[in-house]
Amino acid sequence: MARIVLITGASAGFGAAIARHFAAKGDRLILTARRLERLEKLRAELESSAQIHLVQLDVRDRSQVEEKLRQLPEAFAAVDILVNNAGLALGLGPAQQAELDDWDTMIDTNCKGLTYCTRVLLPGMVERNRGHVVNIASAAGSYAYPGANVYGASKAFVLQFSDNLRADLLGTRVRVSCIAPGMAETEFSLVRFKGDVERARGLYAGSNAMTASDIAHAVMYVTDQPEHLNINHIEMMPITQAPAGLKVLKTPG
Ligand code: NDP
Ligand code: 8X3
Repeated sequence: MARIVLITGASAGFGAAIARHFAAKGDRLILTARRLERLEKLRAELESSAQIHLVQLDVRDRSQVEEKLRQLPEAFAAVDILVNNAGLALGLGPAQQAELDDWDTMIDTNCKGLTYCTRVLLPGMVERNRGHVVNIASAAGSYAYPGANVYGASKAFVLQFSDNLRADLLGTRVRVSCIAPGMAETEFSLVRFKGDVERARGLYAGSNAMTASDIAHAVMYVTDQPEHLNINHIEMMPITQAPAGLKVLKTPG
């Protein structure tokens, strides 16, 4: 039976790839993001295989999230799978030089936006005793690296929130999975480096980074499990990336 899948941040990267994978299965998709023209292009690409509803949505705007996700057309209202994917990093400088506005944007999007979408859709899932929340965290939520400051912390929030959701949902058939990828080549670094194409390209060059499709495969894996089974976490990285130990600074002499 076709599932109803709502994906945040479907206009690029992982979100668009996840939409393609669900569409290939004939699932019914609600694609959301701020850039409507990108969503329209994606709908044109996928509408021969899936029914698609678009919602222009800024997940940071609580009243917009509440209003738009509570007013989904009937055929899309009973959301089975929420993929909380919308998110971003801004900047890679040390905390003492970071822009507070960038920190606000990351917290508002990666933490608060994700909780708004979850809170609106969760009661329906519990009432139907059926549903799956898939949160996209990051390896940066588990492993510190210079410049990850608030980005990493926001993704640690996503990891912990996912586990805490599971605790609250015990006794229901609503599932929660958290996928924590390492480096994948999307528009992520272009956004992080504020449009600096060369810097973004340079980061991925020679790294054999993961692709958006790799992450979409993981989303399909967790959502295709038999109903009695919950995949809690997946952490994934390209073979070229690893948590590489603690640094020690020694005084000379
Ligand atoms: P992209 O920049 O390619 O895509 C990000 C998506 O998020 C876009 O569709 C964008 O849509 C959406 N988005 C950003 N801000 C908002 C907002 N305020 N409201 C609604 N949508 C928003 O990056 P990725 O696909 O790589 O990233 C997707 C998720 O994966 C993010 O949460 C990211 O932190 C995480 N991640 C990425 C990794 C990577 O290496 N690429 C690794 C680990 C995790 P629009 O601008 O149209 O609103
Ligand atoms: C982004 C993954 O490893 O570039 O969330 O920090 S990493």
